[in-house]
Amino acid sequence: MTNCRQIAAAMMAPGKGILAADESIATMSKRLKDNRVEPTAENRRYYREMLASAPGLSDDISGIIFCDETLKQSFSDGTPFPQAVGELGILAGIKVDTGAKACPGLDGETITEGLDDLPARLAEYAKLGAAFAKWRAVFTIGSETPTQGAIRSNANALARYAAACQQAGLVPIVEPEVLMDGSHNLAVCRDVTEEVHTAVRAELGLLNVDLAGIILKPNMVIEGDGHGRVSSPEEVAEATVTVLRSWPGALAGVAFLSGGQDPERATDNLTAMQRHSTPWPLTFSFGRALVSPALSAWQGDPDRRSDGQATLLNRVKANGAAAGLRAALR
Ligand code: 5MM
Repeated sequence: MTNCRQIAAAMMAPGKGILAADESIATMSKRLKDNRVEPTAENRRYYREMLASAPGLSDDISGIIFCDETLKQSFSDGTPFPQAVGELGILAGIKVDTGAKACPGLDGETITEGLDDLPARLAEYAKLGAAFAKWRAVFTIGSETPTQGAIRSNANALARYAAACQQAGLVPIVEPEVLMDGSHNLAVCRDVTEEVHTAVRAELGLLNVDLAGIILKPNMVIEGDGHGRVSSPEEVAEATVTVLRSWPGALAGVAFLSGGQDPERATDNLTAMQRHSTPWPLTFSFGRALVSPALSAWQGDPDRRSDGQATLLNRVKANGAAAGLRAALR
């Protein structure tokens, strides 16, 4: 457990965040195709190497989350990804859920799967050099959703995953994501996020998960993307921190997902968050808000590799500055 606490503390080092580059093969292939890049295993590998080897990435990034395919691939020089990023001063993480699937008994809601062979996979990933793991539960706001069935089933799965990770010596990133899809206002997102977090905390407690050895990866509290009004960073920060305050001070830290927000907006919201005092550090574990601009800049062209890296670093540096703001203000 001490090891998990130390790793979690390193992941939450002041001014550093976590890069989510763990798109499943299907999602990554679609994003490559959208950018007119052939969705081959080699192009997925090359793209992740381009991101991970961006010069000076470790100044602002403590860990990178990969998917199973990438964790087992190598940099162009033959060094496996976990060791290659380790040499660059970055911890390797692994997405261990197998995706959100239709949940029997629940109409249109999902349960995130991947528990069945989890201990064996965690042991394998640890051997390959992973230091931490990630599991994402997804909740959709609708007139009748999320239901108690979806909230409790997913909260229990998150806790079972987290307990298994700590037993295997891997830090679990616990990601309950309330999606931005919908026309709901910020107050609805706040209430649903609070309900989800309450359930997740209860299940983590029942399975004796050490909160000092986990990182919480929540959505920011924000209105739906179909809502007419756009909340200010101050409103988002106030509502988000209000919900998070129910987490005990022992929690290692909070690393937000970006959830489809415009990259600059996600950074502005993270910046506003730092003006609130919390017992745990707040940072980023963005996927799209970091990599989408980089993918567009690269477009699969080897001659534009450094453009892709520069575009990634631009977003990473802005978010690193936001994450380090509180330490800098002290
Ligand atoms: C990178 O995307 C992750 C999962 O992809 P799949 O849906 O293909 O499995 C996702 O879990 C991501 O790590 C988080 O949602 C954070 O990403 P965003 O883009 O919301 O910051």
